[in-house]
Amino acid sequence: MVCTNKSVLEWVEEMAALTKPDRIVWIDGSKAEKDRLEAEAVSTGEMVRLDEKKLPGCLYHRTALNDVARVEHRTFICTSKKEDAGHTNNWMAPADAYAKLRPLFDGSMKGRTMYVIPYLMGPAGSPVSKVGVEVTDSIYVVLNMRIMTRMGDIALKQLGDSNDWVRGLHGKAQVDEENRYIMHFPEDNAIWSVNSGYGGNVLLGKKCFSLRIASNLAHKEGWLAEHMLILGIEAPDGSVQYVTGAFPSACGKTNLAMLIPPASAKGYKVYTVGDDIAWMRIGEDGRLWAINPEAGFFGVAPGTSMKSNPNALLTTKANTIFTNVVLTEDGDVWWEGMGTPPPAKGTDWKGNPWTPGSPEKGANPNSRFTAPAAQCPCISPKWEAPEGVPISAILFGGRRAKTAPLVYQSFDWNHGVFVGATMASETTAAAAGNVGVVRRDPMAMLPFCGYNMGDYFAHWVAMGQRIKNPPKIFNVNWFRTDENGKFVWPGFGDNFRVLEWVLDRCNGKVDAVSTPIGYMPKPEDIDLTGLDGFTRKDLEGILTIDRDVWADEIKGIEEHFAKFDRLPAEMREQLAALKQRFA
Ligand code: O2Y
Ligand code: MN
Repeated sequence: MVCTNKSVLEWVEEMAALTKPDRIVWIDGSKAEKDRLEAEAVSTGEMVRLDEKKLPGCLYHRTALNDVARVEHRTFICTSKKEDAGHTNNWMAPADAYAKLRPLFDGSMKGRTMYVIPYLMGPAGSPVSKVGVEVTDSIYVVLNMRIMTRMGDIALKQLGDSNDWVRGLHGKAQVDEENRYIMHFPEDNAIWSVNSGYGGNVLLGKKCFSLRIASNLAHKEGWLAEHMLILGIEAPDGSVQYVTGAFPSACGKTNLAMLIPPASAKGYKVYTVGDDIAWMRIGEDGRLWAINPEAGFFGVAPGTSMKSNPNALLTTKANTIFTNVVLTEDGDVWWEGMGTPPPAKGTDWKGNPWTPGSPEKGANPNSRFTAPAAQCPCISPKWEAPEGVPISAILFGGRRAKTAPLVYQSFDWNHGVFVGATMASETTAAAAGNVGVVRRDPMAMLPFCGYNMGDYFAHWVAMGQRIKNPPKIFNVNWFRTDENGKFVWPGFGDNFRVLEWVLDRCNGKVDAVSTPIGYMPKPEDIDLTGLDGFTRKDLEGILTIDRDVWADEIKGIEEHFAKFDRLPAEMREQLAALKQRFA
């Protein structure tokens, strides 16, 4: 399909005049095009074809050593007024940001091909889906975008003559980390990303569009763009209810999205709608409806095993791109925590010979698989429903050793917004810096909210006033520890036991205990059937609230709120009410 959209054609011409590629290739999304691009990437060594028997249709890639993760310190929100970006974002004036990046892009695609990728975030034909166009000089980006979005003609068709699309310019340039910038221009619906070739920095449909730009659009248009998984729970009678959940990194979000219920939950099934991002709008029935704007999973490889997340591992068995993991001599991949013996010999993520005796890890801790969502064994039959799925409950969660109990329910919507706004995780040994430091990450959106976070909380409060049948809001914490620092709750599939209580609350099937922090389960209302080695007493232990710990928590929340220039009155009121309930 030839692009006839005038605004797209003019913009591509402008980007080409700046970056000066030798060739421009319009991406149509066809299988023939995929085959051609893969063959080219393999012939130049940019990607390696994996063993067709073990991993049919799969490719392997290594990034530059200096380019293995998102770069938050180089990610900017470029609004005319600094206050509109807020204290949680890096800010640059749009004119200054364009002036800084134009020289970096100028001629950066000489001798290279510019690929023009029209793409769709959300199911084809859905009124809530949105279109982006990314130009890039990276085949790796094109092939990843092919998995993560609906790309090519399908997007041009949905766009028609409209000027309502997000402009994304990406160039690898010299992959120079000193000049790496990920700039967002919400006032222009534009993203410019330079000097990276990896993940969230360059797959512009993901965090840049679907969260940072989309959160701005959602604020203006009256919906929610959230860093949330979406899952469906089917009961033995065949009815399905849907839950979204926001968790900071390292809290097992993808594992929860693909959870397998314990054997005791006979007749129940969990379906995945999305593992990372939810766009939610108010439906005509007054409920909140969610779509997953993505078409694939960009999951962390290390730790993904048949034990931790069989559904994720099985999703990657074909048509997947593996980045920065160990490449074996027989065209297979391996990573730490895969649950299978390491290969006797391989090549590590840095491209060096690697054996199990090597002093360094074989896979980068942030190594990834890019896999089509449609291949997930537990993908929801509704995952591409144009209208989305109706949400019964929203979960917020973090890693807290002592503060938060296993689960509690907010008293009402505004209290739920407060629970999300004060969400935090304690740093683990894996994170840089000190262990046990509390990091506030409101609604897990700290790196992804594309505007002032005070306004974002106010937007949540305003949404609550418009939703006639709002989802109930809960906080969960799988990470309470005992006196020896060991996790008490078994987690993984057993988290289903908590989801069951959550849905029972939504369905008015079970009472709760009113506490200063919210409604908590009576221990007998969490089903522990078949849970070996975990007693009712253990459960009671992780359903306690320590007043001294919460006194510190309240101080922490006060410090957190003091940093906001536009904190809504409702959040101050919630804090005052929390203090009052503890008094
Ligand atoms: O490091 C990256 O570029 C990827 S970060 C990522 C990928 C998939 C889902 N979530 C995230 C995240 O940082 O939240
Ligand atoms: Mn994420």
